[in-house]
Amino acid sequence: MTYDSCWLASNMGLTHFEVRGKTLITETINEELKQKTEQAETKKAIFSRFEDLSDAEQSIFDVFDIKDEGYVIKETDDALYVVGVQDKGVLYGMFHLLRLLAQKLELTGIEVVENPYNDVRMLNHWDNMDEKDFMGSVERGYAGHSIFFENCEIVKDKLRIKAYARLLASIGINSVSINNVNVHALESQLITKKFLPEVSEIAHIFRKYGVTLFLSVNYASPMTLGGMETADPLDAGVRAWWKKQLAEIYAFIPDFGGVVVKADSEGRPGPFTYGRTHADGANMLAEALAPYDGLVFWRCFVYDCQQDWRDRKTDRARAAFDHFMPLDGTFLDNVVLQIKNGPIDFQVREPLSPLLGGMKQTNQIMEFQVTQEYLGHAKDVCFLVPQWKTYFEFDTHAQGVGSTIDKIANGSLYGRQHGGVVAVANIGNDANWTGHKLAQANFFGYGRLIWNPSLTAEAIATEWIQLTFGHDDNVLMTVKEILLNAWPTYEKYTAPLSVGFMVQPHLHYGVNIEGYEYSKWGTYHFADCSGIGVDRTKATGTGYTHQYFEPNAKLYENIETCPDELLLFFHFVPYTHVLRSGKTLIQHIYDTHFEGVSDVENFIKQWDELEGLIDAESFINVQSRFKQQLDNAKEWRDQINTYFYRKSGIADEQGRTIY
Ligand code: GCV
Repeated sequence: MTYDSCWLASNMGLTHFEVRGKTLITETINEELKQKTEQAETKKAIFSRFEDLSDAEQSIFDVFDIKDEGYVIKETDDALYVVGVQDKGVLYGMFHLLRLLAQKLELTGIEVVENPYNDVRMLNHWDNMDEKDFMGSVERGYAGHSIFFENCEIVKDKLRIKAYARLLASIGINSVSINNVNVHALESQLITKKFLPEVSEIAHIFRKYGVTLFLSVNYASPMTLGGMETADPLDAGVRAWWKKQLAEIYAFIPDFGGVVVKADSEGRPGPFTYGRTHADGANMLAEALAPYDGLVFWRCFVYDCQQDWRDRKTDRARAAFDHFMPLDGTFLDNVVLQIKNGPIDFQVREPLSPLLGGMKQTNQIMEFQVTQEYLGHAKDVCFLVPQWKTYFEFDTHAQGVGSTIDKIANGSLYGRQHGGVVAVANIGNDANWTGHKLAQANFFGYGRLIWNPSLTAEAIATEWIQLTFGHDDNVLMTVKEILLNAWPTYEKYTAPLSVGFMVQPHLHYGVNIEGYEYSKWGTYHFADCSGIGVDRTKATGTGYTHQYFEPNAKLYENIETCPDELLLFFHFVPYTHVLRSGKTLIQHIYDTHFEGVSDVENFIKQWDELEGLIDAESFINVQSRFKQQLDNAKEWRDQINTYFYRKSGIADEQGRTIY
């Protein structure tokens, strides 16, 4: 099967190059560069670790502050240098240089110094071995089947995995877990001899591109794989079992990164069964991993998924904080808590999880979702970099003004040893990797943004568009406008003002206003004839607002100061409440839903004008998806407007048709 080489497609050529060093990654750099021989560069390019430079060369480069994975690209009188401390840095520098060449940017006199902002730059795959038609399904995947698994096995032809490793390195991703956090029976055996020889082949492919392999493990493995009667983390036999099992993994994969664990979450087993804490569970694995410097990524997505919708005191938003805050300071140093960006579940708009920064003595990484589970699957366009930027920029005030989430995620605010960002991947075996061609921009943008959160969404979009579609100004302007307006548009026609959900149960695409309203999942909007929203205040609601530091707690507590875009997350609000825009809540709902549809109609017009300016396959791919998006947006508009007209009894000021 052929597949898109994405932003690495352009063959921009460097014929005079020299790669110094002997490791696997330097071989990889050599291979990469050899493939790029179309246009001769007049100047020689040297790719080298600092330690392999001559004394004279070193004196040029020792003024730069290059960290382990960082690099310098610099033109001297004699050559264009790409220099890193480690091979990995040189590799990243090479991809940076190739990007510059493909974007036709000026190299004369260039001096670029780059260090990644986050140490952990990871993707989690939610790939299964044994589901559905046995092709390797992907939970919440919308771009075909798994690239790792098929027919209940690991794929035999691993070329696609190599191409994937290359894509990862080109955007600076350094860690990947390949199987679903919901670990089913077959995938749980990935940590055994049955699969380890092949898992180690994948690790080897990744290694050449500087990517470390992780696996998701089933907390109950000592029972399901080891035949034990318990998985109690304080049981000596269980602890010994994990030590033995981890030793086996490291015998096959000496640089295995560690494990990702979803425990006591949505029916997965965990330490609660034995009356133990999540620190007990995580520390047990950490102890077994410590001799190899392995890490435990322990997810904090722990909440009551058997809730009674009539119980207004139990609040899913509070759950992660309530479970984990009391454990701060009790986790071992190689445990990293993996915390979703918001307190609920990757909605179009949510406040930041108060656990991020709440815990001061515990390593944490922030979890994003690149796959668009609640954000239009691979059908509706939704460029997520602008959303992620709002997360990074949020000021928690944990240590006073300027305690932004980016500093909490990367560990710098509290001087934590491990930190970074992880996200659920959006790729599959579709020829273009992401199903919707424009969703490639999310994959690319994720890597670029977590490498450097100060990059603007516009700059990232520009890079992706030029690397993908070339240099036509109309294409650049149009695609950029679509991408940058995509998230606001999606927000307009779906659930209003951060109330969330209202989606088809389980599927999570398409409107169903009461789809989750009377269910066990804890995601309610409480709309009735007087208003809508969840009272999460301390005064009269669930008290969630006070999981934040001041002044955010006060800001969210008060309906007058709570930001409008988060209003329904924090308050139950009458339809006649006047927003900062001067509109009533009900009028805002009507207007945004009409606007959302007309935005999509505009996208379609804009896109149609690009016919002939971009490759036909991509053109048709996006055009056909826009048609589905328009149907989806209209359905949302009609159902939402009708529902709230009937609930509120208040007519649209503009007299548009609402039934
Ligand atoms: C992997 C949501 C998704 C699930 C996912 C879960 C998680 O509930 O709908 O598919 O499971 O999040 O993050 O663990």
